[in-house]
Amino acid sequence: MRTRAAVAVQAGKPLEIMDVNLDGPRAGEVLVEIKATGICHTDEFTRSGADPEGMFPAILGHEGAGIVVEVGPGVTSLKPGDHVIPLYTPECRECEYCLHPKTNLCQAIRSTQGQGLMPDGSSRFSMLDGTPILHYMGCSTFSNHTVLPEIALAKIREDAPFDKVCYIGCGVTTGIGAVINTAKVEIGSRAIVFGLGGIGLNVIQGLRLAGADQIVGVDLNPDKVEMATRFGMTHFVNPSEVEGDLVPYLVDLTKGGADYTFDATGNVKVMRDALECAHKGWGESIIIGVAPAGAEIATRPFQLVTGRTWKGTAFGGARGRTDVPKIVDWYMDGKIEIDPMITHTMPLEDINKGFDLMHAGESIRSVVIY
Ligand code: NAD
Ligand code: AHE
Ligand code: ZN
Repeated sequence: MRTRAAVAVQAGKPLEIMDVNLDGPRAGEVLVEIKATGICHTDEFTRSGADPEGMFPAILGHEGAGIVVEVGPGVTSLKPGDHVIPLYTPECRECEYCLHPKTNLCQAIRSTQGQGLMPDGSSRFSMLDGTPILHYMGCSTFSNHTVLPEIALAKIREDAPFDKVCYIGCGVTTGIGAVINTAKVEIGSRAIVFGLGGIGLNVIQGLRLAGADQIVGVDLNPDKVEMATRFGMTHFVNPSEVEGDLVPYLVDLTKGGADYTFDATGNVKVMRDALECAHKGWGESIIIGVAPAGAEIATRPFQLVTGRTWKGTAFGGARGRTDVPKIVDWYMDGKIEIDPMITHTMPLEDINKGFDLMHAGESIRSVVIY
């Protein structure tokens, strides 16, 4: 079939909107009509050329929601008409990782996914002249139609609005999951969140759900304060307004250091600060942000010797087919909020405006509605 997509033709260039060819689903695969997709900073990370795994031409996008159109041979858990959220972290429920209680990092298709290919080693997308186009994070939600493995789709309830729950495909689950699944924050905790964007705000929302007492938000952009306060931030710190070093300032503000800190910026200097303002003896720092090719984190080992823990999280530690439908229920039941964070919507033809708004610090989430 032909479908409409935003193609990342070359690193650092705007996406090009064009008709593309899409082959039908093969064994174990599912054709999905994407109804809406968020634009996450990770899409920008890859578009810009900073992603060591980035390859071009590719169809980016990994925060979508849509409807099953057709299933390939052997697909048993989905049928045409089902509403689904694509999963860049699949859940095969069979691999060593899925069977281990301490990780959500299903590895069943990770190696081909990282090469922009379907599990059989080929791509379903091509340009009208036949040039192959790569998949991205196994999702490619910047295409009106896409093909995914069955294990990379969470089936969700049919009354959930696509233009809101698409955000559960990455940002909402990552932020809330980092708090609940990765950090396992206790009631009464003190926490610091670095970066009050589409992920950091969901960390704040998760901290409020978990019953944290003090939720400090740190961002260079003061325009993020209003939204962060609405979601539960109790104190705001703008590093550019702090006299002297940021770390001792935050340690003092949290009465000796935070029980939990979170990096949602992707800046390795911020990651170091986040570790070092975690409380001596027990503080945990969770890295969410993804850093450019070649970037490395550093600290004095003494920071760890004296009881701080450095951790990371992908997709908030969530097992997608199991957890995503539950998070959709939380949204539909009013336990979590999504709508105010979707600050802009646009048709696919205007997707590059969503990237411009992100750069300008004017949006939290832009959502493309097909
Ligand atoms: P975003 O652009 O919406 O937000 C980033 C925020 O960080 C902005 O508010 C910006 O002002 C702030 N910021 C930037 N530099 C800063 C600094 N030095 N100090 C303080 N604040 C600073 O991005 P997002 O969509 O929220 O994504 C955040 C990060 O999380 C990105 O690196 C993204 O790739 C990553 N991410 C990781 C996962 C995962 O599973 N680990 C999932 C989604 C996103
Ligand atoms: N390709 C990058 C790493 C990108 C990365 O860490 N991705 C996160 C999800 S970000 C979603 O917005 C992730 O899930 N990582 C685990 C994995 O297996 O990719 C690089 O540095 O090579
Ligand atoms: Zn993302």
